[in-house]
Order: sequence, then structure tokens, then C-alpha cells
Amino acid sequence: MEKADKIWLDGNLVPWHEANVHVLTHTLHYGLGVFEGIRCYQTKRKKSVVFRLQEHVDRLFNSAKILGIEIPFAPKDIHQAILKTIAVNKLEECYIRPIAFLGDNVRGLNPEGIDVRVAIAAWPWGTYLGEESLTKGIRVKISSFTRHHVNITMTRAKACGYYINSILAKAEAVQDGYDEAILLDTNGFVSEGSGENIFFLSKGVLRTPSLSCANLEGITRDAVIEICKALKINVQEGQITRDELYTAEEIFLTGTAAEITPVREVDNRTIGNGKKGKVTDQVQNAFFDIVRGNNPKYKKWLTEV
Ligand code: PPE
Repeated sequence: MEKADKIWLDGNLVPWHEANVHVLTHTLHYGLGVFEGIRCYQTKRKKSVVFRLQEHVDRLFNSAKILGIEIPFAPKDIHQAILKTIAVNKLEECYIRPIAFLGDNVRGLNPEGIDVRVAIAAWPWGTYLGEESLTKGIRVKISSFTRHHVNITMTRAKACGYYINSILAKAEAVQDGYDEAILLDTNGFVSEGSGENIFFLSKGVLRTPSLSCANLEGITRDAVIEICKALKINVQEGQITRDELYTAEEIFLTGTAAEITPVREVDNRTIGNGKKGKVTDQVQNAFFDIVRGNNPKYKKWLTEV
């Protein structure tokens, strides 16, 4: 794993190897914590820019609010701390992982009086789903695991413990020889990947599960919807069935880590011609142009380090 020099921990920059916690840390035992995944890209002019930083900070605080976690910093402090963490580590392009978690001063479930701690790490992180995933596409499997129910774990939050579900699905898919898992919701409709939202093209319309399908409200998903409006690609949100994916003309996954990853196969059925689709290519190119600062119309989504 790639490393960096410093990690921001509870307000201070500490050496990477000293950013440690006690084994009785509450979040380690029970999973109640919230986090974000953010990417920083380098522009042609060698400037480092963070993609949709404000939206990620807002989602972190919303996740915390949903779970009753009071982050002891203001959003603007976390915003600044993220930029500082990238800068001190002299990272040109990186992945940023802020996390708010419960400390070790309380035993048992009731979190009353517990310290809320915050860490921000950043490190270089290349392609999420394998070297050729962005060009050639990946093979996915519909998971035997069902995605969270909205009233068991509230799915608008991006919470640590929720990822048990994602890890089980991912591990199963990889052990079975696939690259990624797609989870269905408790009603049997397509929800999302283990760490990505999903889009597919059918009869010229780009479709994606609506936000009532227990999926995370992805910031890349939102960006794709806005990009498609500008490209005059019709996007529809709704309930999607597994067999609709089988007959799709194109499929792609979206996420901060996964970026725009084409899918070439679902449950051993070839999608389209088994290559990156035309619309996928168009959206992917537009996306990379924007994150690398080549489209002035979307400067609003970039924060300079
Ligand atoms: N669904 C899930 C379950 C999810 O974890 C992510 C992000 C998304 C959708 C896409 O959301 P967004 O990044 O806002 O477009 N997953 C993060 C964690 C991946 C990891 O392996 O850790 C990410 O992409 O950073």
C-alpha cells in the first residue's frame, strides 16, 4: 500500500506511523463511524485540484448527523484540514480519506460522553478495479448478499459498519472470479455495487436506480447526471430489475475510487459487444476532462490545493 508522510489526527498533523488508536476504540468494536472518499487530480498546468470537496464535507457531516455523531470541528475546519493534508504530503494526485469515529473512553454500546475523533489520511491511489478496468471494462456478479434495508441501517449515511455488507459481497464476487459485485435491495431491485453506483443504457436512455433503492447518494452519480444533461443524454431514475441489466446495451459504475468504470459482463452474459460502450466513453471522457480542469464550465466542482 502506498503511504504518505503525515496524517491529520484530531487537529494535528502526525507522522503516518504514529496515527494509531487504542484497541478499545468504540468504532473498532461496533462500527459506528462515518467516512468519505475524495479524489485530488492534477491539471495540465500542474495544479492539484480536489473534486467536489464541499459536497464530500457536507455528506460527512450529514452522515454524522444521521448517526448522532457530533463532530468536534466545523465543516470549514475539515475542509481546510483536507487541503492541508494534501499539501504537507506534497501529493499531486491522491485519494483522501476523512473519518470520524468514536474513541476509547466509554465501554458498552451507549455512546453518551464518548470522544468523537477525526482523522484525515491521503495517499496516491491508482485505478480502483484493476489496471485495464477503465478501458476494457470489468466482469460483475449479482451478489447473493442483499443491500441494507433503509430502516435497519439508514442508507443515506456513509458509515463504517455498513461496509460489512459491501465486503461480503466484494469478497464473494472476487472469490468466484469476478471483479465486482452488484447488490439488489430488499425488494429485489438493483441497488448498487459494493462501492459504486450503477448506470446502464437501454434503448438510448441512460438509467440508474433511484435513491429509494437503498443505495448511497453518490457524488459521482450526481456529477454524471449533470454531465449527461449537458451532453443531451436522457437519464431516468427508477426501479431496475436484474434482467434489465442482462439486456443492457452498455453498463458503467461510478464512484470516487472507481471513477467511471465500464462493465463488460454481468453473470456471464456479455453486455453489448463486450467492450466499453459509446455513451460510456463519452461520459468517461467528459468526466476526466472536468476533474483535470479542462472544462471551464465545471470549475465550480474543483478546489485548488
Ligand atoms: N456506493 C457505495 C456503497 C460507495 O461506497 C460509494 C463510494 C459509492 C456508491 C459512490 O459514491 P461517490 O464516491 O460519492 O461517487 N465508495 C468509496 C469507498 C471505496 C472504498 O473501497 O473504500 C469511494 O469510492 O471512495
